[in-house]
Amino acid sequence: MKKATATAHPNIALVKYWGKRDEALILPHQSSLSVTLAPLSVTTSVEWGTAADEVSINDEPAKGSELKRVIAMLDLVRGGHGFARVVSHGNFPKAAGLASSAAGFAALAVAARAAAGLPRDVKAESVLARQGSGSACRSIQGGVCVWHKGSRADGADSFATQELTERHWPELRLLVAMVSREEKEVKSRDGMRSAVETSPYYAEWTRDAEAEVPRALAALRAKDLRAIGEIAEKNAWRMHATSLAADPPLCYLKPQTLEVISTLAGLRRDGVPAYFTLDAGPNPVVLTDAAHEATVEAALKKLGASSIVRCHPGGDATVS
Ligand code: 2P0
Repeated sequence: MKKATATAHPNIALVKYWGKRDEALILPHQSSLSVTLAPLSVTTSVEWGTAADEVSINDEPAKGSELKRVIAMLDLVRGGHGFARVVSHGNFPKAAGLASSAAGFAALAVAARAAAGLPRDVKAESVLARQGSGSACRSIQGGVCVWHKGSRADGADSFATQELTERHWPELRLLVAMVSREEKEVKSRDGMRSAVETSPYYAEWTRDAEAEVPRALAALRAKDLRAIGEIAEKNAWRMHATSLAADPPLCYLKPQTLEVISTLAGLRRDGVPAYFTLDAGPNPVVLTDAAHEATVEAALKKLGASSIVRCHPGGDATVS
């Protein structure tokens, strides 16, 4: 059999990756830490032995840079297997505001290897997924994963490991608050390149992020929402500050983003634990716990969030 189907969850970084030391191999300047997000997932099947590479994503033929990136990943596995048909579906709308590339490239990496008859190997899958999209290397395993930046030029030591399973803290909640539906003008890939090349804060950002990974892990291990929340907020502010100081400046924040941030501070003053993180876009992801989820959701809706996607720690990528 030369066909396999894999499912992977996206992830949200609490200590973020923001800048490459090698653009071709996707090697980062800093280690990062993330939580895998269920119930969101992407399911991808790969079948080797077709007449040409064919790629369909959410029932549309892939084109442009998306197609190129999928084919580049197939090239890394292809060997004597020839061409492949790739069919991928996500269970979350683009409107969720979450990039599907992490889950997409993780599912593709796992399915392409399995269809080629290779055994499951989370390290090899993580190294492969990383070459599709950096953050995808953190979606091979569930729970809390750390992407170790590595130091080798060939990237063999730059992959993610699972540090805590999804069963460690099942009450943790991550609410994606959709406050703006505007397409972002600058993609993550270009935004992080500009920060590396032009931000005077870049070196400091890198140094800071490296030390934050073990602190974040200790907070998660202790299930200390306040400690992890404060780390996540500080790290997100610093990532965004790095890009705000780039030339030209890059601001992903919208007025509604700041409204959410100040509302969360107000909730905390009232004793409700709720903290934000923010990727390269305007929609915050709010960390809270199961006991406070409804209160936080009501506050976000009152602010005008058009949709809220409720997530909890998800499991490993699976082959079906
Ligand atoms: C992260 N982001 O750690 C950071 C935080 C966005 C902000 O990884 O160029 O799609 O494909 O490696 O992984 C988004 O960037 O970029 C990202 P590439 P990717 O999750």
